[in-house]
Amino acid sequence: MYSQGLKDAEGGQEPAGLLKAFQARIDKEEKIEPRDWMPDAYRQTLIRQMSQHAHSEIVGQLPEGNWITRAPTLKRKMILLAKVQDEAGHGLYIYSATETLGITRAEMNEQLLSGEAKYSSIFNYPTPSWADMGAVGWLVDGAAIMNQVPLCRASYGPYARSMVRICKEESFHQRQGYDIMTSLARGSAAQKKMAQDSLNRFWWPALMMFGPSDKDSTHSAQSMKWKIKRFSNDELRQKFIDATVPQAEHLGLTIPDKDLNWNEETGHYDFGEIDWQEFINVIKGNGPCEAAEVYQQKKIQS
Ligand code: FAQ
Repeated sequence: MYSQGLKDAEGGQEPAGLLKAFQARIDKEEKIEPRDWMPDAYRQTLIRQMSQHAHSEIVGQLPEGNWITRAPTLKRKMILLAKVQDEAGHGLYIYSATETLGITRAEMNEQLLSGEAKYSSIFNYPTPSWADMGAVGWLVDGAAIMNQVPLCRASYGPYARSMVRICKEESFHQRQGYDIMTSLARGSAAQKKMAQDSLNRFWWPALMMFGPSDKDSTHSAQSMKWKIKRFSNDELRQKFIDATVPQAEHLGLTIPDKDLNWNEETGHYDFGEIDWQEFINVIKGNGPCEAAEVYQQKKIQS
């Protein structure tokens, strides 16, 4: 991958005057548009993040798509179908927005299939039960919204604008997931157990969606200076935990973290240590369920 230094596409220094004027526009909250001058590292950072985001939306269809034929009622099937179609739309908006930076859709696809581009770690976890459709909507879409609402204010215009509609749709997705969890949690003992089991499996991977801790995040400092990111990975993770714990309590489900405690002094929940080794293994392609391989196989077969 590229280094996020301020070198131009040929490895030379970017002109200092242009860099200064560019940062001044960012500081004034002006949107950067496709034909504007931008440092090559800004362009490459956006291509990396946006294409990985688009890939996540596309790969994210796979676990839910698998449940369409097995949804328990016609109503649930229609809702799930609509959600999976929305995710395809999100991928397409973001791919289009990324193309404005000078990369083609075919090149992005190639990077996904070769493994050069990542997609969200969360889609490497299996979804063996119907409750997982609830947990994915509630926790995965919930984490996605927490991360994406600030992206509506990202400095790159096409990315920010694509996020506005996407966030509205993600909000519907989160609610449908919570609705599935509510039905299961208020159902039979076996259904409640199914919901708890799914929460147990998805809680920690959902926390990992926000990326490595701030001290290990390679891109955050520069991306925040460029106002691509507005909050750090740890800040967003904490916001997600603070919002989600009361929702779990309302369902009567237990978050699988013995160190989870409300901290009066900080006004936030303290939580246990994330297994970063697991995160690293997953993003290196050694996750429990390598979703991209499935995607690749599908591409080969089609
Ligand atoms: N998984 O320096 P940072 C969804 C990588 S959408 C895999 O902190 P950054 C909708 C990162 O790329 C979910 N890799 O990086 C849906 C970098 O590697 P690189 C996707 C990860 O970019 C719901 C390295 O670690 N959302 O779910 C992950 O500043 C349900 C160092 O990390 C987005 O993509 C991870 N979790 O911050 C669909 C949102 N975290 O590229 C279907 C946009 C980090 O140098 C069903 N993206 N890495 O090789 C972002 O906000 C940022 O890219 C972060 C990471 C916050 C994910």
